[in-house]
Amino acid sequence: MRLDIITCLPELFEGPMNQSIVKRSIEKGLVSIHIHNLRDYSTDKHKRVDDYAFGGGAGMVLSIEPIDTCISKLKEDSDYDEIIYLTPDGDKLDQSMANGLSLKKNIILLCGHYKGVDQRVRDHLVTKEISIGDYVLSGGELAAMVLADSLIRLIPGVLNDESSALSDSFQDNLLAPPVYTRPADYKGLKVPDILISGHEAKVAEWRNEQALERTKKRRPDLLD
Ligand code: 6GU
Repeated sequence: MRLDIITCLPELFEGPMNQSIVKRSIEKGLVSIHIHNLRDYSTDKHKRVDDYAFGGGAGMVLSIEPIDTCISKLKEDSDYDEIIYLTPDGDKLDQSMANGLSLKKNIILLCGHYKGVDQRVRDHLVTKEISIGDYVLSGGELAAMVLADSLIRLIPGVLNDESSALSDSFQDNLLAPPVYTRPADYKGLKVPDILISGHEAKVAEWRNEQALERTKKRRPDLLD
């Protein structure tokens, strides 16, 4: 998968995109991430990428021109399956959306800022609008990182067997069951006997029951 991220705050991506699973996926050649500073595509002498809103009101709006220029340049070299604008009024991200997007090859993520982007970007340049939940962030950057992480870990070969995405919460509309590690007895706090029994089928059955029970208790909406 090739991810091109368009942002006014490229520095924000340096940490999170260079750690752990995302880093390993890049090293394995399964993912490449390209960060583009929107300011580099501004023709303004002060490298501005935003302007006042027509009709007045507080807040600056990202202009269409630098965004269009950047996307057009990217399209010269690659075909994109989706051009996604991260916005709190987009479709809400969930695991099934992540599963679908993880199968795509080339994706552009556009991070908004300030009061958003010129509506013409949304109407004519973008193919999908995604929100990561019902709360407001200062910009789309953190949302883009959340989305990128959720997609990358689903790409075949990114996770090893131990951390297989198949046993994640939400993957089958169930929360994940409890897990334990050594010691089996910590100051009298014991691990359930079934897990140390060595009986694989019984362990699997126990995990299913626990997952169902946890989901009923915490997220009954997932079972509807
Ligand atoms: Cl995608 N952007 C912003 N700014 N806030 C959000 C969001 C996105 N998703 C949830 N809140």
